[in-house]
Order: sequence, then C-alpha cells, then structure tokens
Amino acid sequence: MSEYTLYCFAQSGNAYKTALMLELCKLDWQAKFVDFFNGEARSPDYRAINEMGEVPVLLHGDARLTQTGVILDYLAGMTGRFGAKTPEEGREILRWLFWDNHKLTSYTATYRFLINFAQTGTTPVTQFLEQRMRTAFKVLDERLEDRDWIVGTNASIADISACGYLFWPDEFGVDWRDYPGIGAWLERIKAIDGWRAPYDLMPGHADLEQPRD
Ligand SMILES: N[C@@H](CCC(=O)N[C@@H](CS)C(=O)NCC(=O)O)C(=O)O
Repeated sequence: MSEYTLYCFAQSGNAYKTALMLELCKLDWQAKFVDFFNGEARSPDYRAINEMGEVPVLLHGDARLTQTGVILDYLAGMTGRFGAKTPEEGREILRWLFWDNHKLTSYTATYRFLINFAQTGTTPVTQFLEQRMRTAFKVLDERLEDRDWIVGTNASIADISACGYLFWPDEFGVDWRDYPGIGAWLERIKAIDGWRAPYDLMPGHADLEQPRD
C-alpha cells in the first residue's frame, strides 16, 4: 500500500497536475483508475468519494483531498517543495492557480474534450471555446516572455497547475511555435528531475498495455 492514492485516468490533465507533483517530489503513490469515459465519476459510489463528481481525488492517511489547487498546496506544504517563499509569493501563486482553473484549464480541457474525444467537429461552441483557450494562451505566453517561471524565480505549483493540459498540443490543434514563451517554458518543466509525460504516469490510455493500478 503506497502512502498516497490518486484517483485518476490517463487523459485527465487535472489528475496529471497532481501525478506530476507526486512524481517530482518523489513521493510514494499509487494510481486508482477511474473509468471516466464510461461514466464512473457520475456514479453514486464515486460521488460518495467526491460529491463534486470530479477527478482527481488524493488520499493521504485520513485526508481526502479534491480540487487540484488545494491538493498542490497540501503537497507543497507536506514536502516543502514548489511552494511560496514569502506571503506575497503565496498570493501570487494563488492568483495564478485561480486563473488557471478558471481561464486556462477549463477552456482548454473542454475544447479538447469536444474536438478530440467527442469529435463534434467545428461548432459555434467549439469556436467560442477555442477563442477563449487561445486568449488564455496569449496571457500565459506574455507572462513568460521575460521570465522562466510563472511566479518568482523557481518552478512552483503555479507552473505545475498551468501545464496540466499543455503537453497535448496535438489534441487541441496548437503549435507552440505560435506561443514561444509557452513552448520554452514547457521545455524547462520537462527538464525538472523526475518529469514524466501524462500518458506515462496514469492508467487508462489505449496505447498502454498495462494500466498502472
Ligand atoms: N477544478 C477542478 C477540476 C476537476 C475536473 O474538472 N476534472 C474533470 C476530469 S479532468 C472532471 O472530473 N470532470 C467531470 C465534470 O466536470 O463533471 C480541479 O482542479 O480539480
């Protein structure tokens, strides 16, 4: 039995934020596969674990945590890694976590879901979402124009949160050469010791023979 258990599935960028943090902090964790595409997250059993019906959920001892912002903050506190060095920095990290959850991840994840998984083709909804997603990319790209990390001078949970969906540019039809600040920043994240790609970290991807469970 590992110290941490993460309810997750391979295609979840939200779960990846947590899996990546666990991995970068070299924590002892195991994945618990959630069959999201067959509706498990909406089942009564899953709602008993998280009434929001969302993935991820992290178990650690008696703690059951949901919402990646909360989980990342918890793990930063536990490990002393990727957290704030000052109260001001803490507020900045919080500011970018809220922005990521609202503007970057939500539009990117929903657009990717419709285009790549539901395969709706282009509709007024996807056009709206793509425009909102690209607006968020522009904000992040400009933030990273003259700095290595979103907050302060080191990688933080703001970076780990914001990169959650961005290692799948093919799945939402974006070329990072159009957003060079983001492209260079993703390479810096990949260079952090322990980095692994989402489909290598979590179970349930069709290309994986053996889900990690
Ligand atoms: N703000 C949440 C978002 C979690 C989320 O939306 N997860 C997706 C899977 S990647 C989900 O469970 N969606 C189900 C739903 O929205 O009903 C977080 O940061 O944990």
